[in-house]
Amino acid sequence: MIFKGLNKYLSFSALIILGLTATLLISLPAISQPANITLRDLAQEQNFHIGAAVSIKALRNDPTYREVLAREFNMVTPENVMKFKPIHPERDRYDFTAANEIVTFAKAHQMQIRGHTLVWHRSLPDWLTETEWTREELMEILRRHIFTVISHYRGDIYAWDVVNEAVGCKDSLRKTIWQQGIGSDYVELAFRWAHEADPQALLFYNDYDGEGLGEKSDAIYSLVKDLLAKDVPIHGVGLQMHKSIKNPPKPEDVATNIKRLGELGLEVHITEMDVQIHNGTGTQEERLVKQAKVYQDILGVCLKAPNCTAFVTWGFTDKFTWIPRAFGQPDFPLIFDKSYRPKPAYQALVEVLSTANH
Ligand code: 9MR
Repeated sequence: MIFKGLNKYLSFSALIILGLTATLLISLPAISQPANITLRDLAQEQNFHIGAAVSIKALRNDPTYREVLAREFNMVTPENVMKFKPIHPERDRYDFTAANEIVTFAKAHQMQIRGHTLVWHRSLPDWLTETEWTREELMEILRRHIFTVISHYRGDIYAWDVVNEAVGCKDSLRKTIWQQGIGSDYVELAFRWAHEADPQALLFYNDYDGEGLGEKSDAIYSLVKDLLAKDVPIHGVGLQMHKSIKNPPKPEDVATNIKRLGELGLEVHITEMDVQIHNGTGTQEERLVKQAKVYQDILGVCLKAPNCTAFVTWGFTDKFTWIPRAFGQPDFPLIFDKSYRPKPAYQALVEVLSTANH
């Protein structure tokens, strides 16, 4: 009897203790670990798009990659698989397999998608570059390509980088297969065809080294201004933002550029940000702090501009980045390290997003 009563009493107290401990455990991390807040949560509160370019190899093979991607971002850009060569490998054959995987992942996690890219001078298949085409043939190839790819994803893609890197160094279009084969009006034709294929998608011109002020950003500005004057359906400009701690863009110049594009009625997306550190000075830690500042400045400028509506990094973990391959040396340009630990740059972005009022 006594034992039974004691038992009852003990199990009752144990329950209370258990309950109290559980309450403590649940409430403690919320207080002591603000790191639980994700970029995605913060962006969502600001009604803002925070994104990353996605490597199909990483998405397929690395579960942590998938987990962090879905947790931290509400937008994705396929890094390569929607480019001409992989998606249209033969004249009469398209291959949507890899691109579909990214689209399926994004939709399953309620993420928006930036389509990248329809008209570029790189990543072109041999069948296209190794034949002499007449102007009419090339126009038909480009029109069909744009129409087929956009139609395949109609309703799924939030914004398309329709034309990528068309501006040359001086105030003229780069000499590419498109410019030479069709003429400079290929740019406007591409936008018109894209709009016909999906009237809901936002259509962007995307380029690098024109983020701040200077010759190239002026050239991009006049290109899009001319397009608008001709009633071409273009809705925004992508500022790629491949930078290094050695040549950080002046935030005030980027702000002025975004503002003047806004005055034309255009949106701006930061589309491909990464920040190299190999060519900077100081210890590794000091470089990572400088890197964080560059990220912080650019997101800060974007969030202050009403027409800057998305901030996308070119990858998110140093485990998967194009930089070391392209520059022939190790580098750490992104916001998570190779083990998916958040770097100072990540913390910097959290800070800007927490205090912003977009
Ligand atoms: O990061 C991409 C790399 O993996 C590809 O090999 C390369 C060629 O297709 O393109 C890289 O991405 C580029 C983007 O599509 C356009 N802006 C510059 C990017 C870096 O070169």
